[in-house]
Amino acid sequence: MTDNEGTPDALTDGFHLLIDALKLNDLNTIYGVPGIPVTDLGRMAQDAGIRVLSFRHEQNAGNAAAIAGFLTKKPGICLTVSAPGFLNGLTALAHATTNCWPMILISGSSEREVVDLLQGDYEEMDQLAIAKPLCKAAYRILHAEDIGIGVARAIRSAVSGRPGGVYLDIPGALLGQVMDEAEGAKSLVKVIDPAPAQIPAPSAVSRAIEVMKGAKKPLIILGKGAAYAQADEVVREFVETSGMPFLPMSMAKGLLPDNHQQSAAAARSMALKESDVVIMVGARLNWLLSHGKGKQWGDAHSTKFVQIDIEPREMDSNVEIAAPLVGDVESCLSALLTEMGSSWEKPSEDWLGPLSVKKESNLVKMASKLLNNSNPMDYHAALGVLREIIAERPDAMLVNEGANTLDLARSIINMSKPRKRLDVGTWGVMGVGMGSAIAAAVETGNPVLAIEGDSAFGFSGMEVETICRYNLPVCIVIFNNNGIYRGTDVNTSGGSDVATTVFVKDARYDQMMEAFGGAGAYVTSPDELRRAVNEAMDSGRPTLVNAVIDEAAGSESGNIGSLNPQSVVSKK
Ligand code: ADP
Ligand code: TZD
Ligand code: MG
Repeated sequence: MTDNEGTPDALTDGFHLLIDALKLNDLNTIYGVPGIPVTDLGRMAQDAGIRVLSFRHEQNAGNAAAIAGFLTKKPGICLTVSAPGFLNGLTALAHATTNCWPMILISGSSEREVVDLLQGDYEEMDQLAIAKPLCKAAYRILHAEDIGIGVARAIRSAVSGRPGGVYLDIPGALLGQVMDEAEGAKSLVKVIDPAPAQIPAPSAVSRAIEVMKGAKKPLIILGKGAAYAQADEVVREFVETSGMPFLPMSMAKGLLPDNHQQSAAAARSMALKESDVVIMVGARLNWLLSHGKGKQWGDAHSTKFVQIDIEPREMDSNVEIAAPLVGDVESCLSALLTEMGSSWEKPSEDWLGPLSVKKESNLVKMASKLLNNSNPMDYHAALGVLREIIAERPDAMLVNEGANTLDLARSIINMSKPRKRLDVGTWGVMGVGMGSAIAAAVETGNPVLAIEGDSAFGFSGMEVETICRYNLPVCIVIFNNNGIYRGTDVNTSGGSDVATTVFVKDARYDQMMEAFGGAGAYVTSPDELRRAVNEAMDSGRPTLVNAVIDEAAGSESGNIGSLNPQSVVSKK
């Protein structure tokens, strides 16, 4: 090619166009694992100023991208190789979609001609077809001049409406396709207003106000959709103007401080059972809320729901919604606030009084448990220490997974700022820990405390090397009770294998961190735990604290034992 003067035109290629398209849209971090055909893509992206974090397994990179999406409202980017790398990343993409977080999984793939004739390429797989049912949208780009549009579609699909995961299929040959540089630059798209405000209909707002006015025992439930929305001031204003008690779902903790006077978290059962009108703000009536019916809701099935959600199809998913408010959290709450005015009548003391009595008595019960000095430590003793440490560091990011380790930490550790608590999400999935911790450190720059069951940690434990390699301020505390739920199970067959839920006794997880140059600590008492974690949080040095927990202290499945089918038939 030559221009009018006869000098060669400048050229670009698929590699450069993809990197330029991401940068143009402010997507400046990639989480991934290198290999054919994306090794050079990662190198070149790094060279172009994108932060490229290489992981030890794609699932952890994907979980990091998912959390980056939750924290930033921009799609987290995960980059993988074909077939097995793609499949490893796909679990995280499905997890992001399930949790309504924006993420884009970009995977290299084999050429269509070979894949479609099943000719047996290196890591051959029809990835697009496999991804489709597991994410919000899936696209393939075949021509370099379509990269701009392809990336734009992926971004818009990920963040608009209900956010979710998007798969972007990149056949290897696309990366090497060459085109005129100026034409290439023109083909890129900067996505304008990717997640437009969605304003609720005025009639829907009036309907919601009428239902709220009829309430004697109202309750607000804040979900992680409200946390995601980053409408923190409006959420606070709505809760405080309404005067209603509120319950935060797990990852909505801190949207308003857990020690806020209107928080009903310490009287959760009573609040759910007795409330007559419940306003759901970016939360779903799924298993985490007993599907909005049954004993937990007081059996009478008389609760009326107002539901704010950006996804119209969420309404009536489990029970009738008396006042559906379809729109984004900020627009919906602002519209409600305008209608509520300055003279909104707050709930009566007949409701607030008994709730606060219940709350106080539960808090007193909890306080004594937290101070116990049992040896070995039980969950409460260890969590009492970590609760103080988080209270002293409101900006610290808290990552949490496990069963007992999760359920108890969630109720014991107060959060005081929005989007600081990252956990297992809607699926209750183990293995999100290290990916979340890495993304939390990378996206916020704040110190991270990851409270991990010993089983939960194992799913992503190899990423301690990644944490050391990037020198991230992550302190992992492993609640080491020698197994899943407890370390005390026995094999009833009499065989020599240990029981299915127990691990090597007294394993030294702290030495895993030391192996890669980080700090390890082995602690058996609350004082030792306090010292080790404070030191790690102050220094920012990658640290793993192996906290020995009484192996008999946990309960089966933590708080959700009721979901665990158990055989009542004895064959012996
Ligand atoms: P939790 O587990 O905390 O109850 P869920 O993940 O079940 O929360 O629910 C989050 C809900 O928030 C989803 O139904 C999603 O559609 C909705 N959502 C996400 N972002 C927004 C937003 N900006 N405005 C309104 N709703 C949103
Ligand atoms: N696999 C995946 C991907 N997610 C899961 N949730 C499970 C398996 C099942 N599971 C739980 O639900 S919790 C858990 C498993 C394996 C581990 C609990 O043990 P832990 O925590 O050591 O992490 P505690 O403190 O011992 O209860
Ligand atoms: Mg355990």
